[in-house]
Amino acid sequence: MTGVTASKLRLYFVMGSANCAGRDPMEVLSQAIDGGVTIFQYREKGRGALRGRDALALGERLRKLCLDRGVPFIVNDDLELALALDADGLHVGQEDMAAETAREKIGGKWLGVSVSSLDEAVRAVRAGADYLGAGPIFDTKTKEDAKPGTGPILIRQIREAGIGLPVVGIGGITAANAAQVMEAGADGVAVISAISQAASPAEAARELLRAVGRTGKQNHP
Ligand code: 3NM
Repeated sequence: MTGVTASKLRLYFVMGSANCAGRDPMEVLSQAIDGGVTIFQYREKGRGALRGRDALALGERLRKLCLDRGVPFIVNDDLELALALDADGLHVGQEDMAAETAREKIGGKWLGVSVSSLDEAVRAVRAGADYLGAGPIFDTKTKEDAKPGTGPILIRQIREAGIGLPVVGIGGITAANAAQVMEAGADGVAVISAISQAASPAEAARELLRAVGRTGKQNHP
């Protein structure tokens, strides 16, 4: 997999076994890919999340599915796991490994960094991030320690500061509000529950893609 391109971030599906409402994560991801998700992040966090060998075993299956289907595969927070799975990239939050350290350890793999303010965005760019996950944009119950939503203004502030790196909005995003995130200057939207908890993950992904595409704005043509 080569460098991050904004077009691959258009519909970014984030998921771990705890997000699947008791369904098989392989089935949920497979359906999400049928529906058109453009990138996947394995995020094994939250109550009941798998650890150690179990997290690795599920990761191996999800990673293979992404390879077979040509979908970039990113690992959340866990450098060892990212390396063990030969992921395309690693995503770190502000409480995880420092972005500078992550950059050093993963070499040319993609590095995503979560930011919840303009200041954090500026620092993530300096640390060598390839893309930013900005949020939470809207209130979310999926992440236990999430702050209140900032609204799409966070994306606008990042763009107005001249940051041209690919940016995805995350947190509480659905087909009903995704267009606002794109209009503020995002390259894509990242979602957990809007796909993983949907009765039909494939249909949910298609609806989100329609919402994202409807804005017609290409921030990085
Ligand atoms: N990170 P949902 S919000 C994993 O703001 C995550 O950095 C966030 O889940 C951040 O799409 C979030 O179900 C949860 O709201 C996103």
